Amino acid sequence: MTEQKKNYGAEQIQVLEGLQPVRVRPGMYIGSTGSAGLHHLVYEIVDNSVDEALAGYCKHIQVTIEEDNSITVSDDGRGMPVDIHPKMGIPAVELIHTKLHAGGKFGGGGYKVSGGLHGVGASVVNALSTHMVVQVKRDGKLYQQEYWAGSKVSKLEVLGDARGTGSKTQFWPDPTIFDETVYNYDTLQRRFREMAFLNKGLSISIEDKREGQKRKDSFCYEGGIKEFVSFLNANKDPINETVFYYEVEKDGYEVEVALQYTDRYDERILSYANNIHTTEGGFHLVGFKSAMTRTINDYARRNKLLRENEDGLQGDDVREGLTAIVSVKLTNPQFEGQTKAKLGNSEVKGFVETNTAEQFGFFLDENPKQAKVIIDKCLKAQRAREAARKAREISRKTSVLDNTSLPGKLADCSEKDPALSEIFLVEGDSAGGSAKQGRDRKRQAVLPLRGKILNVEKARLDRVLNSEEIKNMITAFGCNIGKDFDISKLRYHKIIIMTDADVDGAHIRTLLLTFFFRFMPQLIEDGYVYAAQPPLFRVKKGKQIWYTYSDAEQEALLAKLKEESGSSKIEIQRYKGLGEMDFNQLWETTMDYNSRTLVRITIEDAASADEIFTTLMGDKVPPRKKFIEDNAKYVKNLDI
Ligand code: 0RA
Repeated sequence: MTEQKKNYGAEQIQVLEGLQPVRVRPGMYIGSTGSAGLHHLVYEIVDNSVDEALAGYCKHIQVTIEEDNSITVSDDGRGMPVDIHPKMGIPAVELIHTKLHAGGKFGGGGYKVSGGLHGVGASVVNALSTHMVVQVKRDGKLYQQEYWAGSKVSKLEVLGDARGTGSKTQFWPDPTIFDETVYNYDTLQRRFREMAFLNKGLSISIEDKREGQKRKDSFCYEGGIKEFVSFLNANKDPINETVFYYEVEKDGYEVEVALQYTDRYDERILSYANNIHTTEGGFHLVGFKSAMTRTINDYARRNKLLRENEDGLQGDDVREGLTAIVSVKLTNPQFEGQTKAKLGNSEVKGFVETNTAEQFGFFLDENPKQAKVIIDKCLKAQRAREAARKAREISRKTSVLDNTSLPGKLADCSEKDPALSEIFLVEGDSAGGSAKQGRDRKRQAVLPLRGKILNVEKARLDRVLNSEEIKNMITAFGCNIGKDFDISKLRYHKIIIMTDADVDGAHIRTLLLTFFFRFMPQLIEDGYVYAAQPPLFRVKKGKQIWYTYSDAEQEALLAKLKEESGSSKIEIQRYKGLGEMDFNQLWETTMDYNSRTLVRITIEDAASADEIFTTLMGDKVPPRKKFIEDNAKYVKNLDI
């Protein structure tokens, strides 16, 4: 035991020397004495080897959880310096392990980057270990020094001759300091995989030698963070083909960025400074984000994907579905924030922003196909955001309205009990007129929708929300939309979409379902939404009349009628639309409780409508053509 340790007493805390403060307040140095702190010890030691790798001298790091739960870290670097420190008069390796903040000061000049969450180094790990053994191979010799609770128990000695160079540290965490002393292989494995991604070409192996849980893994990525992005996107669907990557090193600053977009709606941007995951972000992240927004807007405008008078894409729009890694390395990192996980060096913002804007700009210019896919995704995000904002606006406005101001076009029913009331949403004013005339006034309300208008709107939900028809529906239903939606206020327990049995009708139905799906999904989930089934044909033979609802049904009927004897001729009328029926026919075929067929819309129907809708966004012709083709099927499905 050293002098200082023997003399230590509670009243002398302010005069503690050496490593004693670390043992008194471990939390100040490693964050906690729980599991996180315990694992932190390993990271501190490995970080020193990674520093040696960053300096260009180390290729492989081996981490072992020994059978007795001690940890061994070895590397093939130059070996820790063993020469006598001119001022202190002890070997440098001893200084590194027995004096606070002595690490990292031995860099033989040049560009050096230092990792470690608190940059506390090997001495802190030593102080919090019952026992530590350090071996160094260099100059053809094997050196060793041992410590107990941070104090050396032996001088640095030469054990013998050695080939090659490297450093090896084994330590036993002090169970009187830590609440938790058992290492978790998965935790370490995740961290070292991340480390290997962040330092391309570096190989890190981890092995668990504990009885009953023997395992090992080895990580080495020549592609570095580019492979990290592919790894993160492994279970997602990327939309642009290749992962964008660049690196720039200048004036002691290094930045690396890798990114790829997926079809998802969330963003996943991981930022690092000197290999530390900056969970609170910082100036590198700010620089990256502003570069992305700027570059994408510039590209979109230059290539006429955004018109002059259109609003620019916002940050959230350009990051939807983005997976990215932003990694910076610098000599003097300032870590700030609650958990010291925020990069505070303001000069890094401009550095990252300038380089990212330039390099990502090149990428977009050189890969027009990928650029198009990315910008399309951003434009979709922008429209969805706009739509959501409009929805909130409408819902704010409509909540001010009460039921006394029902839309003028609504022919309401007299029944007040929602469970007994239904509303027909009818395509076109003329069919709307017939429906109003033919309906059961007590229980059936009719709201005509001017389908043409919806059609002309090219299916863009933001504009749909502007439409008078949609606002009318919201007021008629009475239950509001979005987060103000209240099913208990719904005025009709059957909402019946009545559109023509053609492509336009299917289009309008698609729009309505999409609207419900996005803004009132509970209407569908609770089974309140239906599709009416108007007939396709009217067949008259003598005084008898039949209605058929599909081509197959029509053929079967005709076959049967022709088989039957009888002289009267068969009259066939094909309905091109609801408007061709008079009010009696409409009642009889489509609205009468006893003879009609309603198809209840499921959430799956609505979800696929939403998907169809999404492909319709924008002014592209091919998806619209595809929509019309697909809808031939869609109409059939509904008619079954
Ligand atoms: C500074 C100088 C030299 C080696 C190291 C640091 C070093 C430290 C650690 C910690 C773990 N592994 C390490 N490997 C190397 C040597 C400088 C020289 O050879 O001139």
